[in-house]
Amino acid sequence: MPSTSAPGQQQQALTPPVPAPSPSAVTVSTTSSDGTSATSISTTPPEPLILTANPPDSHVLVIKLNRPRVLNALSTALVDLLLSALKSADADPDIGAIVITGNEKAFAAGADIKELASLSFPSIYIQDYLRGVSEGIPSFKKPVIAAVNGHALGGGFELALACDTIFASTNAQFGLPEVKLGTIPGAGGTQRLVRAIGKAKAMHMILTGDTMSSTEALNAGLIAKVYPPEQLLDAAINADSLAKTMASYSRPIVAMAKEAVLQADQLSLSDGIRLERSLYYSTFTTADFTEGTTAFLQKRTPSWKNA
Ligand code: CO8
Repeated sequence: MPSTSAPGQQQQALTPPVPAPSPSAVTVSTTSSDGTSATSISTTPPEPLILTANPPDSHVLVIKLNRPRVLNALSTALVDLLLSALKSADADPDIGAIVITGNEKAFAAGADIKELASLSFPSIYIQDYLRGVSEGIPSFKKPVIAAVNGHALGGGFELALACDTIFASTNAQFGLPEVKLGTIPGAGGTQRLVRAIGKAKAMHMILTGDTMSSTEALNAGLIAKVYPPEQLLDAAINADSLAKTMASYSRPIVAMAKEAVLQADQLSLSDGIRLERSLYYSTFTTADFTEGTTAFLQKRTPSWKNA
């Protein structure tokens, strides 16, 4: 299990955000060499679908997707837990930024295809399947960062695209292979990929299912930074200009900046500039604008009031 601590910081293990469900009973049958058989009941605790950690002094929550045997395939149960952890973190005054990550082989290889195969149109329509990923994540006030190692495919890539920014390792692979399964991206992929890398590249990826390496993704402006795999998570939290830095600034100011950037996709240029101006003017009403400018003039570090 990766450490989420910076060098010199106390290490902190990733833990399930909610108590693990009670162990399920498993019947184990054994046959000995003399041919006699015995049956016993053993208990195996179910694996937590996500793990979380809050590295000391970082004000960052790390959420690790944890279905390694199926490359972190996004089952409904996992997505529900992820969204509920994000919602709690967004409301937690101690948290200023959130990092979502996977393991060294996969960020997430898409929706759980086994589960997908059992779904019907009426059930997904009624339950608003995937809406929480495509619309829920951008609605959070705090920065949400995807730290991508390995495969980010289908819904896994769409999850990363719904985050505010993406940091990746040199072994990351991004793709929307839904066409190979007889479907299309359904959690924002067609819309966000076009906006991230332009129509020609997005159309090529979506119509062929081809993947993109982290080098190509960096050149295309899809991701912000690339690190060696073993450094990715620590860098996403601690390196200059990453999660810990975002979490160190005034919470309402960061939220306003995030809102202004996200609206660039929704509004015309003139409406976007009008929104930006009104958010900018609003910052002048905050205690943190006074604190930030005063601290600069007094040549000291600001002490944010989050007000
Ligand atoms: N769902 C369920 N199981 C999966 C998935 C998946 N998406 N991906 C991999 N697995 C399982 C495999 O079945 C395998 O299980 P088992 O060992 O029991 O056979 C195990 O994970 C390991 O996988 P592989 O043996 O295939 O590993 P490889 O290294 O050979 O290949 C790949 C890795 C290339 C990633 C390959 O596993 C693959 O192509 N996976 C499917 C990728 C895909 O098509 N993703 C798109 C899914 S559709 C989708 O995401 C719709 C969008 C919905 C949005 C959801 C938002 C929440």
